[in-house]
Amino acid sequence: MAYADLRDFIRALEKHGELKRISFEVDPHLEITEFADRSVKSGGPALLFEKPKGSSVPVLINAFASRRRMELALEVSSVDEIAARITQYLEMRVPEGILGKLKMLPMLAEVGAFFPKMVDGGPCKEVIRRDKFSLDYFPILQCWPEDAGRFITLPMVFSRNPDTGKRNCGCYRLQIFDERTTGMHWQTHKQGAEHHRRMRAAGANQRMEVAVAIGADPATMFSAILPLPPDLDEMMIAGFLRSKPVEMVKCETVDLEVPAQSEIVLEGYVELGELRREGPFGDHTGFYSLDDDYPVFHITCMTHRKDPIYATTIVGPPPMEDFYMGTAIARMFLPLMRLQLPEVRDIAMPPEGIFHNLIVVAIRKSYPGHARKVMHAIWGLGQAMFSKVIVVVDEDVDVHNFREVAWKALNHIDPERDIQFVMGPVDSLDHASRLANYGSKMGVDATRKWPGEGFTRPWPGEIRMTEEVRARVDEMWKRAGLK
Ligand SMILES: Cc1cc2nc3c(=O)[nH]c(=O)nc-3n(C[C@H](O)[C@H](O)[C@H](O)COP(=O)(O)O)c2cc1C
Ligand SMILES: [Mn+2]
Repeated sequence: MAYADLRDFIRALEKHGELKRISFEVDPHLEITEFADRSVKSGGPALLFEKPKGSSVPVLINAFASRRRMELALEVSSVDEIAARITQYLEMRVPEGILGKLKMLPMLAEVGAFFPKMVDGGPCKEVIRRDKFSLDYFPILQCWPEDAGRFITLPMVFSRNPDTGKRNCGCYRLQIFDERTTGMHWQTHKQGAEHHRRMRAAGANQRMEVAVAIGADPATMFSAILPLPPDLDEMMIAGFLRSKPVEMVKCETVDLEVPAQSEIVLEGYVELGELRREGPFGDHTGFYSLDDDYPVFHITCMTHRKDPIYATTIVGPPPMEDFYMGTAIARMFLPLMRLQLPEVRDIAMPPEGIFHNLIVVAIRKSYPGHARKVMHAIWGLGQAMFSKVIVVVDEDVDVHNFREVAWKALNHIDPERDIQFVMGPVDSLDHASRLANYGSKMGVDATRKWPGEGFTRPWPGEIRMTEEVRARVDEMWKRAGLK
């Protein structure tokens, strides 16, 4: 059964021993970060701070910060189940005969559940504040010592594509500037930034409406970070993930909808053309991302539950909560990648690679230059374009065994021949690229080289003992008293 809202998920976490309540006072200024960091690094539980210093609103952190909690969030025993569901839809064919049609009915009925449902009201409207409200009401964290201030780190930012009218929801951090103003850190490649750019180009009315929801059922929250194609509604994917429509309610002061079950909603606008210094901020990379100019979010109305819970996260030296969220995405979207690139057998993004810095891809190599084709395809695939280093290996390499990858890849390359450099867009968080958002990327072809690729020497086989000898020694091993 789909979680109705955030507190429903909190109850489930608690029931499974995945949540710890902290009932004494802890400071949202740095102290909660230290708790959250230690907990995620030691395989500890999600944390619910019931008495954050300076606020009556509890703080939830690390709700997604382990493989098990991601599974609980998505109500599966493995995220591979979601991959399998996606594959099922991708393989859907025109059914043959009446029996085939009947078999399809449950799947088609399920599709109906994906679409968000408009409702007239909801818990997020229990308190509506049009004036005299302040962001200070919430226990918003200063995450790291050299951060420019306090940041809302796990929001669902809603905006509308001015050309198509389609909604987008992305997770972009918001730096608190004052009681009713924040930064709007949508990076230039993201959909919020694209909507903003299009409105500016059209010279549209001077304001872009934005609504921010904080805290909802876990599938809806998670959908905000999914790297979906433009104009594909995150709320529909959330409906798919939870097999139940997301209930949406109209905002009070802007022409946008937000999840009705949200804990907190901030409505407002971004003034086209207004920019303000944002950052530095201790970021996903484990380093402070530099300050830069970003749009400004002016809040016109704040609505929330009577007793809201403030959901947040921290990013920083890996692995953090975002690693578990990102890993789940990579696994569940593998079938979609394989739709375009069926030769891809598996992919891995080790935590130290922070997703955009390293992706290891195993392929079934079929023709000369195949590894390079796959690199270029990945550099052309949505947010995978950010991949700074792509290592392509043959399908017999277990990409999740990083030691095996390093061992085989390093053996299999002639560096000058097998490394490919390209220029292109890079992640906004890359602090080493020559320019912000633009720099070089590297592909490593670590597959076996073929004569058709100009490699005419014999390729050696991998050392493996025969099964027969292994079995014989298994028995003798015991006889020798070895463990
Ligand atoms: C905790 C967390 C914080 C994030 N903060 C930002 C951010 O400040 N700016 C940004 O552009 N992307 C940020 N992201 C990544 C985006 O949410 C992600 O790229 C998403 O797919 C963007 O959605 P969009 O394609 O609809 O724009 C963050 C992701 C996570 C998990
Ligand atoms: Mn999107």
